[in-house]
Amino acid sequence: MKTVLTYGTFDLFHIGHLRLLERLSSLGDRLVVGVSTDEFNATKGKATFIPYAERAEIVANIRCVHSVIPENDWAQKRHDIVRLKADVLGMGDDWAGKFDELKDACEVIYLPRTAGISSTTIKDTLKAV
Ligand code: C2G
Repeated sequence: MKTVLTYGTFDLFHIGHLRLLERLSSLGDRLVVGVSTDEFNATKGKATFIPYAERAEIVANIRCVHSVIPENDWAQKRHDIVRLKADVLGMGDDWAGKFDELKDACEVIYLPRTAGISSTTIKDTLKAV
């Protein structure tokens, strides 16, 4: 069983999130997604519109997602890779290089982001309305 692991906030879930999850899912047999908790997001300086419980429920119900775990801190990835026996850690390439120190634990890949959409631009557009 090839396990792919990724992490994110997934606020205001949009096509860029979906395209990434679909591409990652196609790389293995199951895709596990770490969804950032509200508390962890506060440390990232990222206020979210949608609370963690709803973000996690939305992601958990995406057809290509096998399961969701909470992301509580930056340092949990290595533990999750071992615990879940993850073969691949995949992120969008805005994170390129940031998780290379985990290459001893699993394959680490960065996929091109979907251009033209982000939770931030959606929020800014909503504010301007
Ligand atoms: N993404 C993408 N295309 C977009 C927007 C986002 O491919 N247009 C990808 C990002 O590169 C990321 C994932 O979707 O891999 C989730 O994006 P965010 O919800 O913005 O997550 P982020 O705040 O980057 O948190 O420990 C890692 C962090 O939790 C990642």
